Amino acid sequence: MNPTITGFAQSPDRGRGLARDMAVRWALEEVGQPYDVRLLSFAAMKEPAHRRLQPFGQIPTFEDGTLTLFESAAIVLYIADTRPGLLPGDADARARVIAWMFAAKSTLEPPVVERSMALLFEADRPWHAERLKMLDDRVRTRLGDLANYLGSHDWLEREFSAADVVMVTVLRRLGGSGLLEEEPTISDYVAQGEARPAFQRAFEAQRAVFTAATT
Ligand code: GTB
Repeated sequence: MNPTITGFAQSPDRGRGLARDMAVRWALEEVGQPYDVRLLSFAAMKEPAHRRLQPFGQIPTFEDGTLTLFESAAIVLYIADTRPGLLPGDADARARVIAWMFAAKSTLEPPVVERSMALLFEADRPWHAERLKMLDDRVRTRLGDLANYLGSHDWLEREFSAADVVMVTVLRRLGGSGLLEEEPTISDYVAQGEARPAFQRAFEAQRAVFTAATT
């Protein structure tokens, strides 16, 4: 039986692949694992049946045999751990890939999400412009450090890995802000991830959900 993931029945990102099921879909495509998707309304996400899978009433979740998982990066790690292609065999290299997955979620994602939230919920406040400048600068600092680390390398740890799936999906949330383009190393890195056939398949699959819901 295929694993089943959950996603938005009507994603607020309008098919741009910014919701967190995107990393899970991409990882599944990278390892060639077919999957089923259960689409949820916002109301269904808050029902006890879904909260038993995701205590916070969010997507994505992942069901595979007897296992149920939540947290997109934990799901990506499980996929990488159980199917070849996204984690190196060498123990040290594997540990570094996992460290970069944590860095994506705990060092990069917080300022990126805070900035998105400010744009969504604070744009009408008198202090918005000043706060946005501060948040932009926080993001710039992280992107500059990441660009220095990447240097001329294509991927975070030599070969493409689960770390790149998580990092690129975090960075994509900055699309349209102009901040990625300020660091060409980072915009090239994101573009390179998006160009992968597995990314394209995952992107089209989530976009098809949005298209079906709106036509
Ligand atoms: N840490 C968890 C993980 O990584 O799995 C976070 C999961 C999460 O935030 N899920 C969101 C959710 O279910 C969807 S992805 N929200 C509903 C709720 O909390 O009630 C976040 C998201 C939503 C919309 C956009 N967008 O429109 O661009 C981007 C990202």
